[in-house]
Amino acid sequence: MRIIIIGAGIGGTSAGTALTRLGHQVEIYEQVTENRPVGAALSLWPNGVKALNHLGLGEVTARLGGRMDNMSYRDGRTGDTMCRFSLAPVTEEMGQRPYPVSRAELQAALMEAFGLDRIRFGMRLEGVEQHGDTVTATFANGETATGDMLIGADGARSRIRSYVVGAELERRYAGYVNYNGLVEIDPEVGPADQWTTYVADGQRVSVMPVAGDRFYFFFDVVEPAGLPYDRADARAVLSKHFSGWAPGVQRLIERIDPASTNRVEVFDIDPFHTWVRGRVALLGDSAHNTTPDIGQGACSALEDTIVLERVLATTTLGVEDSLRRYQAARTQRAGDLVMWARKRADVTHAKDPEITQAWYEELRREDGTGVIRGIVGNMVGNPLG
Ligand code: URC
Repeated sequence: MRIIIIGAGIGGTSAGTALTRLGHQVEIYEQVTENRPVGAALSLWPNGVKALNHLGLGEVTARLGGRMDNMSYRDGRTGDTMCRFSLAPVTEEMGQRPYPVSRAELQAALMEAFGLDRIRFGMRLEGVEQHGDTVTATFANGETATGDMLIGADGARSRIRSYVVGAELERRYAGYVNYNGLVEIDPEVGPADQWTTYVADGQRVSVMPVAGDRFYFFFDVVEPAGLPYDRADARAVLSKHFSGWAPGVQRLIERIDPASTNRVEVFDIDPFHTWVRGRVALLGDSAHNTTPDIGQGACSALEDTIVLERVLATTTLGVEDSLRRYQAARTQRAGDLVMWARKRADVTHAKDPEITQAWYEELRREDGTGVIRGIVGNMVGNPLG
């Protein structure tokens, strides 16, 4: 088959790699001319890592991943440890350790695995049409691409989504902003092998190790969407929001590089169950735009890839039938992840302050069992077991 993929993000490149391995002729069209993801890093929990292992990318993933052996919550104000425990039970339960990775590095590895020469950059999609057994994408420069199947991996602001769903779906502001970036590991902020999170007042500050002696950091701030932001002011903005917070947090604010500190307004979309129209299917953020609060956005895109590969490899009634099976297998699971992330976002960011206070108290009594049950619970039902 000739397969057109729109979008060279994690979903598009992973799907491209999987479908090429099945023997299909795959082309990826990407609108940007330069790789500039919104987030500095992302969590690959074992479900996501196993998908990458399956695609032959296990070694590179392990090389890019940080050694995140432990997890700790600290009181944001005092810096006191609320709980601290090993993440080994997650690895043992899942058969694979998690790897936080630099987003740009994972993206580069995925593009390389697919083949950079088979990705067309600067190709902005204008429209999609289906005629008989074919689907044609039209681009802003007037070019067209015709194939047997088209995958809309065109991200959170997908254009293909409205074509598939038949309606424009609203993105919902989750009520907070995630300031994020990469910074050199600093033991005064948190141990090198630990995911350390400071929480107080419905805000959080978190560091996770990625390869190259770096932490992925993020500061969650409850503020309205649409505020102006000049990166040059990153330290001043964070100092204001985290005034009076623990020394580890102040140290992190001192150490960050303002020029590469992103300000991401966090949105999601209510789960929806139409991902397929004929020979066109959504995959990744276009199908399930989530908040980052359980670290499952990229993992869910990788799960999509695994299931899409599986239906195409195992069914014989044609593209439309295969895609319907992909949709049937994925929408509930991916929608659950979106809703679990939304729920965690609400608790973390004090949508109801009493519930958040109760969570802080729970964290002080936590021996790891509850948190690990939650993390592993997010992966129950993933396609690789
Ligand atoms: N959990 C993660 C989170 N990753 O595994 C991540 C979170 N990235 O709560 N938040 C974020 O920005």
